[in-house]
Amino acid sequence: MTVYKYPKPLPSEITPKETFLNRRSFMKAAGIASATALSGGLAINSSHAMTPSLEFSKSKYSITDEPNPIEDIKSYNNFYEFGTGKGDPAANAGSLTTKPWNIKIDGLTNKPGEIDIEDLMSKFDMEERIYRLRCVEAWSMVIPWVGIPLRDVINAYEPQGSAKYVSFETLVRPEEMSGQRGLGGLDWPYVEGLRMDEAMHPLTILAVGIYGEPMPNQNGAPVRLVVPWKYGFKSIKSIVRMSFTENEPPTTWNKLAPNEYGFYSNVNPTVDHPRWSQKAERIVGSGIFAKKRETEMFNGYADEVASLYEGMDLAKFY
Ligand SMILES: Nc1nc2c(c(=O)[nH]1)N[C@H]1C(S)=C(S)[C@@H](COP(=O)(O)O)O[C@H]1N2
Ligand SMILES: [Mo]
Repeated sequence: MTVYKYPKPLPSEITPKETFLNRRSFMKAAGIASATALSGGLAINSSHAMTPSLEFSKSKYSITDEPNPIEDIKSYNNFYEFGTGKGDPAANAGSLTTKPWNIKIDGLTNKPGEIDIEDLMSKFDMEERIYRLRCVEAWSMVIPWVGIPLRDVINAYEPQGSAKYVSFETLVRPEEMSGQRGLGGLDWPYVEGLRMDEAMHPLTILAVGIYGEPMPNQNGAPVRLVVPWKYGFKSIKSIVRMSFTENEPPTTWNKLAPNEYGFYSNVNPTVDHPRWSQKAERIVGSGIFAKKRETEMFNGYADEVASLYEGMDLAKFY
């Protein structure tokens, strides 16, 4: 297994073994999981000395596009729990306490339980997945996630045969989430859901980091969903609960405007949003003469996922 930190290290950046051992004991003391044996990987000198890096392998599911710089990824966000402006999450999400953090897993399962984020990160193998995130608002960026295939976690919790969907819930903590205070806005908690076969698809991940570092708060620390062939709002952040259900679970944006945001919400350039076109997308960070690219069916993943929707009319809004 190749273990590396993003971007690829220069040989001069490889940490001497002693420093590596110290870093590992720091990681241990901090309760940071390290799934790989000492002999297994390179130790890379981090530019953020006290930020423990994650260990992960590369994945065949990554796209080859150049990822956006970390500054774009951390400064242009949607996370309504911290406000509705694109800069609000970066300004306000620092107040979120992400340790300790537990995810409850319940519903139609033989093994309901609760898993601590550190256990999640040490029990399951992590992979880098470079995906394009395509927001329903017609912008996109390329993000190098580090995550765990959701199917590995689902298999460990043994859903019953009657479970047809998985629902997800974000934290409710108005003391720390400024967007949850006061009147108006969305209904909290933010909720999302997938059909079981979508949740089990190898492209679907629980992301715990970006650029090899733990997930920034504004991007959904400490753990969020990433479903790359669906509009960004399906990729729910800061998850505290997953449930297996028999019926299609309610989802936040669909509850608010069912004619604008469907349960499926697969990226589809042939079905316009009632208020704007979905044929093209603005590339975030490409300047005032913002570059555009044509939006691809299933965000470029048609070969991998189209079979999930056989029999559904793709020219229709779902
Ligand atoms: N809990 C929660 N999850 C959320 C959102 C949100 O407001 N709250 N916004 C969604 C939307 S619309 C998008 S485009 C992505 C943005 O992810 P990013 O900020 O990491 O790029 O997160 C999604 N997940
Ligand atoms: Mo979005």
